[in-house]
Amino acid sequence: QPEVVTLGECMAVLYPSEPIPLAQAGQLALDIAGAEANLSIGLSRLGHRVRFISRVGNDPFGQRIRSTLAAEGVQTDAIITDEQAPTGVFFREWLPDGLRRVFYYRRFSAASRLAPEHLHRELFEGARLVHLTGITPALSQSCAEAVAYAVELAQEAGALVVFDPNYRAPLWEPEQARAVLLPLLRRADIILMSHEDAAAVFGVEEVEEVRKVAETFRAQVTVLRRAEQGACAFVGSSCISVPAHPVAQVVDPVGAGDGFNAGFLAGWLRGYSLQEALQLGTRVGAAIVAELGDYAGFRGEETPGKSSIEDKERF
Ligand code: KDG
Repeated sequence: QPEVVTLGECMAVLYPSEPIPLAQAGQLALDIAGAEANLSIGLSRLGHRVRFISRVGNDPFGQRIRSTLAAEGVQTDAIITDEQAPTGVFFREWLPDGLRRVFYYRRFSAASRLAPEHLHRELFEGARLVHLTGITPALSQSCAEAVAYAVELAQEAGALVVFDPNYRAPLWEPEQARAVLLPLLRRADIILMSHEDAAAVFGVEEVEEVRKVAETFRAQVTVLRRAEQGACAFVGSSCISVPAHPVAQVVDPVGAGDGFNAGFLAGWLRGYSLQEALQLGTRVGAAIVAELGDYAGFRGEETPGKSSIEDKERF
């Protein structure tokens, strides 16, 4: 039985390995990416059991997603093959000035056809955490319904609902996102949010302002990821902060939030204090920004060996 269940879209991603515009790129690297899949890989590398629920096309990208996740030890038994729709694909552009752009080819993808009928009670049995993000409800009406149903199934299974609003500007406008995400945030037990999302969706920039927004939810903890400023967790009216883990050189920040979430949730599963869980989050996030790709930088064994990450004394 999994400790964590997550659902969402995993896609094939293509990107130039050098910071050159896509219009001029000659060669592209191929990998898989998607917030929930990144989280699954991070948690699995930390030694936790995770089930990833999704749909992929009957195509080489679907096979690649399945085999990559299976090789990572993620449970792939609830990844359905859709015979009618392709796996979503996107291109990532990384310009020399640090600007990053994404170009999605994911409309009508297999994962966008995920629906409540694909979710079953047994898939959630035994889970302690059910992780959902605000990307999925932006994909289609049936995906939005699947997310709402997953919240119900999580609650029935006695799992905590973890929600990351993960606002993606190419998918929807902030107004629409806020209207759809608010009811989900209100049902979450643990909220994990980036400072960019707090600004984009709620128009709040200062930590104190975010805390006030967090107070309006019923979550037992709201975590704010603040990139190079570290992270903090709001519990009631108190706030626990940790600094960022040092990074020699930021190569690619994409995926750092998902890595942070994996570290934080691993800490939660292990019964760490909030401060220790935040520290594990920043450590995994830092490993991810040091390399190209959404999850490559974190191998689960740095500093030195998985066991040390389990050793609270080292924090
Ligand atoms: O968090 C990283 C994700 O943004 C990336 O892997 C792609 O999930 C993705 C999305 O929908 O943009």
